[in-house]
Amino acid sequence: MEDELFPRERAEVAPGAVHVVDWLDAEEQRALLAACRDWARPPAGLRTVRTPGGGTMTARQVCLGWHWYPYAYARTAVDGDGSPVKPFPDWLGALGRRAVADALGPDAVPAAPYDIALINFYDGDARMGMHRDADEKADAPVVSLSLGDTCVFRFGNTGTRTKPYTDVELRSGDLFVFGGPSRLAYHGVPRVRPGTAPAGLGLAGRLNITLRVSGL
Ligand SMILES: O=C(O)CCC(=O)C(=O)O
Repeated sequence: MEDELFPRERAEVAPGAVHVVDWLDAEEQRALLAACRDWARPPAGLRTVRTPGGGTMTARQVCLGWHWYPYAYARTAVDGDGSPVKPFPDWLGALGRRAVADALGPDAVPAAPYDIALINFYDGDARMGMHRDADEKADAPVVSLSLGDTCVFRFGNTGTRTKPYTDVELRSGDLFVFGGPSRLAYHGVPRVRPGTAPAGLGLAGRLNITLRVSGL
């Protein structure tokens, strides 16, 4: 994707919400992908999330540290195989803090450690509806890393699921951080562009790794 007329640039999409392009290099992406493949294995591996209304999320998910299910956290995969959630590794927390420092500056790095990772896997048809990350008891910035296929990431406002919003293209290696006045903004993924992952990565589909501080 180096043939663009204009180079992609880092952008502040909303106050406290910053898109950093190409944050992970090819080697870092491969290493994170290998870790995601391990985490996706059972027990407490990749699962389909069912919503209370009887629907299913099209992106499949695995969690580290705390297991998210609609709409709370547990220490076991209560809506999966019931196994204890896999531990949240220190190196991933360090990556999260570095991401916040690079995107929002050193003063925005939270005092409390990152202790939740949600890893979402999207095939070509998967989507994620507009929602807020509101089940945590801490206001630390959310860190979002993308691997594989490009997606359209819709970043909205704190009041409604609808406009105004900004559509951002997230590519493999991109970082998106949202905190401060944007911490509770609605966001979602209306589209994945199949077949757009970097050739050397070895991933068909898209992975998103979202890091949060639980405050639990
Ligand atoms: O896949 C993405 O980029 C967004 C994921 C997300 O919004 C979430 O896990 O809450």
